[in-house]
Amino acid sequence: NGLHVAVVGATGAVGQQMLATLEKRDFPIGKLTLLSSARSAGKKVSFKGQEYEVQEATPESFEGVQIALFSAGGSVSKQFAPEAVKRGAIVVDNTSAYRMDPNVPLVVPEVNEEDIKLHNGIIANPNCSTIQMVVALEPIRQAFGLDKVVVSTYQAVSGAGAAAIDELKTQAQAILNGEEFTPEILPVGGDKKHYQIAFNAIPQIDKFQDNGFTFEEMKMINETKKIMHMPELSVAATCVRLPVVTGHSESVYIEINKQGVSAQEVKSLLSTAPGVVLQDDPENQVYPMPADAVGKNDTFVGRIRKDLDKDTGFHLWVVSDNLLKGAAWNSVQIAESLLKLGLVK
Ligand code: 11C
Repeated sequence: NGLHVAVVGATGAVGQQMLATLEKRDFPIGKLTLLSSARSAGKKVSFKGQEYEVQEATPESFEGVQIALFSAGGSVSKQFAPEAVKRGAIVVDNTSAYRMDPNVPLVVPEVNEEDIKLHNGIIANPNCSTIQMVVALEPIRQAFGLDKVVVSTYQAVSGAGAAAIDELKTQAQAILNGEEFTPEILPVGGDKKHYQIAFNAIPQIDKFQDNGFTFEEMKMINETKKIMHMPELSVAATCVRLPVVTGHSESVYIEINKQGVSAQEVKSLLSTAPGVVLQDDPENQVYPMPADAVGKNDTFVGRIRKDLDKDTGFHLWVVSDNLLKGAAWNSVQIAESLLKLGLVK
């Protein structure tokens, strides 16, 4: 009894959180297949007190699998997601491989759960920094319309994987000990130069595109429009990496479509919005911070202010655990929606 579920990328920072989330949610698993690229095959991971050896993914690994959660990098998804679909699985893909494919729904259940019904085998999980922003913006869009979004991010190193977490810790230790070190990973594993992340801020996440924006910034711009079904929405993003291990923060400026709305109205709207926790009490210094968001599925919103010059302008501070709502929890939530909508064969 229960479903045959595969997790691809089971040893990674997100894969580990996927397993923890499946366990926590008591997802109805009858058989669990744990897969990875060749590099991580053979590693042991535990699930519900049982030890599993992670197997190298092959097309045949997906025989009989009903739901496959992918988080092992875009090239693994490109190679194996179609193989899983061919064998009858529904893929929830947490990489950027299929997000902008018009045949693939890009889903944040609080925003566009119904899009799941349009799937052709693959459902894409958006980028972490996009997810937490749209969770905060969707209730505002529904109530007041949305014209413009300008976001600056303060992103944690875990977004760049387990090796980037190690790099931050090693560098911080080296600096405190007065030792030499050589940055090797951040800002981007595959780029030409690497910079110190400890006690620093790096205004580059992923590679630069021809238009001067980074790929992370373009993900926030393009994915937001797709998820909210607003190709005309004006979105600009600046993405910055900070020496924080987990929890992305965002300063978001928006312009809504209605005159005369107060900050209090936006606050009370967000206080009951799905997936949102309002933490906004300046008098008592209450506002969201990544250290408080770690381990939680919610998106925390605070510092809500009306712009001093523009009647339709508002400022928000949005924080969430990038490995949970930004990745593992949103993927498992999509899987739960698949069950709820009766879409799993
Ligand atoms: C970061 N947002 O913080 C990235 C990680 O497209 O799923 C997520 C990459 C992605 O570096």
